[in-house]
Amino acid sequence: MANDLEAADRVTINDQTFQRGPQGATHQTARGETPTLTTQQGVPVSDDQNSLKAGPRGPVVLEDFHLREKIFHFDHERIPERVVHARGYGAHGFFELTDSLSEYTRASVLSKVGQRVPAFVRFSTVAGNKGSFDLARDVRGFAVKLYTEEGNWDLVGNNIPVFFIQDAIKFPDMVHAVKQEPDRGFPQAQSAHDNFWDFASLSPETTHMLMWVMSDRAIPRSFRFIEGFGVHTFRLVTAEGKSTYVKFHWKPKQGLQSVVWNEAVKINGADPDFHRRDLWDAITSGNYPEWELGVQLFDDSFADKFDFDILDATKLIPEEIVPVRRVGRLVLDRMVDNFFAETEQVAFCTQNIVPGIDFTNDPLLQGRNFSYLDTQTKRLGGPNFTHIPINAPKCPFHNFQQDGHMAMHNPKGRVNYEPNSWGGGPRENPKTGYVPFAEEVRGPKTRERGELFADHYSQARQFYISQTKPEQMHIKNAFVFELSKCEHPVIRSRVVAHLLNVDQDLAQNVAKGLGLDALPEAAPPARPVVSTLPASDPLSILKNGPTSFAGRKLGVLVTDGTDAALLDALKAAADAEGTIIELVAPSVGGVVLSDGNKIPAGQKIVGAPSVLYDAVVLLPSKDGADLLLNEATARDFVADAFAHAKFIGYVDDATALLERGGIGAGDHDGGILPLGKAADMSHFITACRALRFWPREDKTHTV
Ligand code: HDD
Repeated sequence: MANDLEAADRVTINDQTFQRGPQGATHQTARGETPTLTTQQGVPVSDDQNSLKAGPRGPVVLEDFHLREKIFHFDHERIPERVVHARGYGAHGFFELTDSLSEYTRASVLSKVGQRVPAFVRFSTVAGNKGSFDLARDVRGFAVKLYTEEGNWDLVGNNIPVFFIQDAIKFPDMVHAVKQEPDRGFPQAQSAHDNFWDFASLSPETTHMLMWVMSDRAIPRSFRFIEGFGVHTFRLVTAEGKSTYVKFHWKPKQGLQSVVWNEAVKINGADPDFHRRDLWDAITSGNYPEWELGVQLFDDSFADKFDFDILDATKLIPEEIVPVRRVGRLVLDRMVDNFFAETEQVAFCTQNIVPGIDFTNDPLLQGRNFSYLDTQTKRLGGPNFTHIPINAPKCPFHNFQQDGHMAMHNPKGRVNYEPNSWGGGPRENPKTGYVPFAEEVRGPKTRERGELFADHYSQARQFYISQTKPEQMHIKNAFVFELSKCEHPVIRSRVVAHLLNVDQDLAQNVAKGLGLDALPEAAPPARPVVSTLPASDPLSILKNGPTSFAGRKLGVLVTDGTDAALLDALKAAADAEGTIIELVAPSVGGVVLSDGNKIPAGQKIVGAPSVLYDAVVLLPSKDGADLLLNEATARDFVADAFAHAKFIGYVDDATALLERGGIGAGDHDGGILPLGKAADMSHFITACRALRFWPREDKTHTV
């Protein structure tokens, strides 16, 4: 059946010409006049304020079809939220190929350099419900839909290159364990509870993933600063049927960046939509985030000699062994018109691949290929969810699927089957059609895993030794935090028993942090741990940070009397770098600067703790600083910026405020920078490129 997406974008009703919205609704006349409100049937409405009554004080009559329709529709507004990844945020953009892979694949999207295809990306947390907060310690979903000329290709990945489990049959158990406990209905959006750690500690295959989710990867500063991974090994296949294995990566041009845990906890209170707002602000202000598509390509001979099974989703292939070749760019440049229509209704399915791309026998991927289609049918109410504009291909599509709930594309005419004698309708095409890779498959039907799947610790260890010192400390602290929330000591010990196979120091420090009386015996590994895997720099966040302070946010505390020249110099330096400045003041109405000019503030201090910024500047006047000395939120502003290892710029008049925030003369370090009277503030912005002054953490973390 023909693609009907290009429906007329204007429609005339009752002499008014309307512009169709993204979902075909007509909310605005073409000439911008206010249209008449109608019922869903298009009947004009005369009164939308009062229901129809028998007398002004009498009962409402059942006959009021407008009232009934309006309330009936409202009652049906919600659809089931996603069982995982319920909380998400999406944006439109495009993918452009910069380096052809035509040698490896017939896929047009990976062959034609310069070709741009529309893209939709949905980022998400995994465990939290739809209304939970953005900075849960959690994996982030990174789901990409590319509307290619050969159909939709969904790469449904995460910001972590490995997964908790090896076989899809364990997915319901894993998800049940991490989500709120069934009897009490909490905790939401967090893994810090007995059920999760009970399951994890009884499932050694989770160990590698646990290292990643206890790292700062699980508390990203922004969706813009995360990597994406296809996780599984896929295949690229040429027209001649030659297959090459591939792992997909998305590398952010903005560099990697995370927050620290104490900051995440506070951001969740200050702005539960922190990541949503960040993406919205960036894209609507023209600061488009961009990722490079990277591929690791390898063949059977590499797969055979690799220490791990390439079908095991708990393992990665270090970039030092198979380098990542960057072949394209993904740019997000447009927010949705309507959150529900697009972000909520978008249906990603791992089964959506295009000619030239194929699956492997990864048992996790094979199970996913069933689950996504099944879940969309439940969530979106029937088999026609592909008719929803966000899910429909943008290339021509023709098939004889018909009927079902909400069918929008039924065949026209008599023909709804093939072959037929009527000469109508589409037929298969062996030349352009999808041909699966002709893999030879042989073996007993059995419920077993590949032998190498049993190595659960070697890559977990490699991940840990690849981290910088502050990152290792954060991992240790995260284990201690999470396990301290478990009520059952046996679960805490069981996790430490696994960590003993990862790194002795880590295990000992976690045990110490938990106050364990004795170190448990190491969990017996099913295969010997390979302790010789070398450190790999791409696994660290801090080794892959940005080279500039662009796209980051500076919170500047101002008061009446703030030095106008200094503020101008700071703004100029920030503009030159691409840094966003937000002014924080005692009142959102703004402040009168030293030159007598009044400027508005972005935030009132009580609603803008320093956790919302990447670095802060204290620019009060003497009187302004005196006023803030007794304001608790101003004190917290300073104390938190210090505790979170942020760069703090200050003027002399702010010294007392620093002291009030706990930063005495003896606490000044390389991250606390006097601004002086300098007209050029670029030295401060340049210092901020490091994002945090990590050595300070030795002083601020004592337990
Ligand atoms: Fe999944 C959603 C990523 C394993 C079953 N998954 C979902 C989303 C992402 C991932 C990003 C959100 C899509 C969106 O934004 O709408 N899932 C992964 C990754 C996995 C993984 C990277 C391992 C490599 N998932 C996985 C398994 C199963 C599922 C093993 C089941 C056997 N996932 C689902 C699901 C969801 C889902 C139940 C919930 C909502 C949805 O699909 O659309 O089908």
